[in-house]
Amino acid sequence: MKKILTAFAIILFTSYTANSTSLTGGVSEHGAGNVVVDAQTHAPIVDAQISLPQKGYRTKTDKKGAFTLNATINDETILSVQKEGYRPYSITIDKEIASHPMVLGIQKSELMDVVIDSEMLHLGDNTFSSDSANARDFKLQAIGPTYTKQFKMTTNTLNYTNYLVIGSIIGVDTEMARRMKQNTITNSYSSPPEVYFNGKKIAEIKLNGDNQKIKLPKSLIRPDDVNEITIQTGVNQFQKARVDYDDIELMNLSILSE
Ligand SMILES: [Ca+2]
Repeated sequence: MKKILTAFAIILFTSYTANSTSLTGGVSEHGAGNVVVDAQTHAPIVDAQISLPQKGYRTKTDKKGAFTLNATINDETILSVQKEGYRPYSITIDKEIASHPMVLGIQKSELMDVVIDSEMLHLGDNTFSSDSANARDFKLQAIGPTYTKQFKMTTNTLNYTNYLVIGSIIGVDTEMARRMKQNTITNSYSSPPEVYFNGKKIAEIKLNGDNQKIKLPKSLIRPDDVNEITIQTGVNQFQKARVDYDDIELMNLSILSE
């Protein structure tokens, strides 16, 4: 998983790189030439909060929507963009991606959007191999193997298809992640993290990546009532002496209705 950009980011990335002069006023002037734009209008976004939570790095976009990353980026790490009136955005970047100008398109939030969590969450037990996917960048203390959050859904959501969107997730050490070379662990793998909606398992997360959309079955939605999402991390299938939870980090959980 060397280049996990959202489809949209890839389009912007390729089509804007050549034009980034007009957007940023010159790549050299802004160092890295990174810019945040409105995904629809392509207008630069001023004062957007940019952060690399795993590195404790924060900055803001300037009047031209431009920003630089004054942080050492080697392994994959999550870059987060937050701006009032827009959906929380995150993208997994690495040294290679960060070495080119990034044009990040963020989307206006809709009335029905539900942001469940925009913080970075670490699930697991703080015990992990340095070969684990992205382990070297793990910084936060684990909140345990399970994350649960309650939120409201309106009756109106029944007229739409609803998704749980996981903005970014790293550290998943499943057999598939190993096969896809997302980690360098040779002697073990973990069961996939499981996602529960109102008590029913609705998905397994087998890979790391951005913007993973998990459909919420209509029959499970409690309209005009409290709904609950639970994410439980996987367990190392080769550690029999004790339970070794897969240490993962995820960011930007939201409900999308479309
Ligand atoms: Ca662990």
